[in-house]
Amino acid sequence: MAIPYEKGLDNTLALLKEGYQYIPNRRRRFHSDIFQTRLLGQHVICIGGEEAAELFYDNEKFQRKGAAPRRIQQSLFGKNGVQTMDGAMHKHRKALFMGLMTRDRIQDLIAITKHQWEFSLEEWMQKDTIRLFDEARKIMCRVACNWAGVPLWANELKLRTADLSAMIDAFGAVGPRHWKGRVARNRTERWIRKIIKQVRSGVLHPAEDTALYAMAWHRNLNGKRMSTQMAAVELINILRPIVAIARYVTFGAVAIHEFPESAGKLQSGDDLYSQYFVQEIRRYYPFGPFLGARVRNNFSWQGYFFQKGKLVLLDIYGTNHDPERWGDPSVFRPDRFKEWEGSPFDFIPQGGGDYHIGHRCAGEWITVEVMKVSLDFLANQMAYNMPKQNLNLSLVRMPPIPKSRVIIENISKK
Ligand code: PAM
Repeated sequence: MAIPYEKGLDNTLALLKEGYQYIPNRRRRFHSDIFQTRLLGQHVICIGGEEAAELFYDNEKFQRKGAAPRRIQQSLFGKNGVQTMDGAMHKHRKALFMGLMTRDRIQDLIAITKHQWEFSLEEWMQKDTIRLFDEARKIMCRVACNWAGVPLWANELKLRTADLSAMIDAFGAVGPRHWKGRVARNRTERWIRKIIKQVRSGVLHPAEDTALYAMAWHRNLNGKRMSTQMAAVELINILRPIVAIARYVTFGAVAIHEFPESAGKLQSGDDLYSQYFVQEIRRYYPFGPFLGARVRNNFSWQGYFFQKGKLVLLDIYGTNHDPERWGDPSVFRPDRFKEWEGSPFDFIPQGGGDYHIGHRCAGEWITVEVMKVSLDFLANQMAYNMPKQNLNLSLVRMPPIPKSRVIIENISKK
């Protein structure tokens, strides 16, 4: 069968114009969970929905090598990091990341996060207003460095936060926002390379259970240490995504404001509800638009032919908003997670795949935990007002952020 085809020499402009809705719009228009198009100068197959996600995580059929565009590696991910690996090498590198996510270290992370919110609250009470998105990024930068064992001096907090944020902010951008991300990556890599060298030369002695220690001393499958550059890229792959959680926390503050009924339940302190609330934020708000992989070997799926080497994009946003699966997908309803059976393919905010086999995001558990403490802090530990402002969230900007960056005032302890 022929895969439905979107006409046009190149449809990158439509992608930039429609953002998170680009793939879902076409899935609807073609009445199909699969279509082909041309993006960024290449022929791609776009797929979405639970069955498509299950296909995408079949490692026999797909590989990640050669999927991430250079511009994404030069800004967001870094070159040749864990995101671009496959097979045994990927398994070994992923284990390095998973080794950091022990129960004890997650408890440490929760405690550090709580402490940083408390510390910041003292400061905010002296101010008239703050921009929550900016403050949350600073908090997460301190949390990330503290947890990872990376020294962060007070006078560099602003720069390091801005750089780690700029890498994230660059991923869907062309022009200045993209270039800012590249400059930020180069500067951050220089900073972290220096720190890795200090560990290796015995100037710095991070605790053995930290990411800094792990990245500095990890050995590849061939028994060799990672290059300083590679160790820096992977350590940044710990720091940057923790800073990225600030975006979800900011979405959480908007949800608390815009959905008072759900926020009220959050204030009841029910741990299970807090979990549902966090899951609904990760389902409802846009962040990762889609993921890319290349066909490893020719195969057919549902009568459609996938040719070796072809780039395939999996629709993240659309899968989390599938009307058939989620019913009223554009209604914010944390309770829907009461019935969720935990399928690794219908809810894929940080990618899909069975946690122990195919799933690639090592940070999903810690994202949920950091969000839980942070939203508990916002809903239950502090009081504030939200003045009238434009909280509009464009589905076109990648990554998205409320227009006002969320201004709050009259901040006090509860
Ligand atoms: C992190 O790694 O810092 C986590 C936060 C970033 C998540 C974004 C995931 C984006 C995946 C693919 C981006 C492709 C965008 C291409 C747009 C033209």
